[in-house]
Amino acid sequence: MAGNRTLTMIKPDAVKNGHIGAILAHINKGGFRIVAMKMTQLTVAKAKEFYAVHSERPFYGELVEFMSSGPIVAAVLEKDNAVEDFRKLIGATNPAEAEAGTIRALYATSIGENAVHGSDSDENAAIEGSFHFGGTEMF
Ligand code: 3AN
Repeated sequence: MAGNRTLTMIKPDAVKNGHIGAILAHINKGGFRIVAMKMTQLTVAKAKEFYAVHSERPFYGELVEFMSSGPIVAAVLEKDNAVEDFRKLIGATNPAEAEAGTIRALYATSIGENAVHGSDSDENAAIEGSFHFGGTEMF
């Protein structure tokens, strides 16, 4: 059965460009309930840990540097079929290929600076939710 929670981060590019409010409105209009949320900044060590699965990829260093470069907004979102539906809402990794009207098509700058993160599986959604939030911070 598909899970009902996913983890998002509004990335440093979108925060810097003033898109927090528009992205949260888009998320709510998409039928997601915000279960947990905080504005924070990842240290280099925490960004490395979050993206450890990509450590062998050529863009890992760039990704870690970017994700720790400024504040982000992390949130746990709830909806039936949350992981898959949220990935539809955000669009393809490369904003040039993202479907019109998706969050990345509207707000992302490039494939590296692509405005938002969305978990890619129910298992990772649970791991990533616990990475950012304790049990008493989820509602
Ligand atoms: P998604 O975020 O759509 O699941 P992944 O898991 O392939 O995409 O990549 C994780 C993150 O790594 C992306 N959100 C993006 O910030 C970065 N990334 C992916 N591909 C590239 C690339 N070719 N060059 C630079 N950064 C990339």
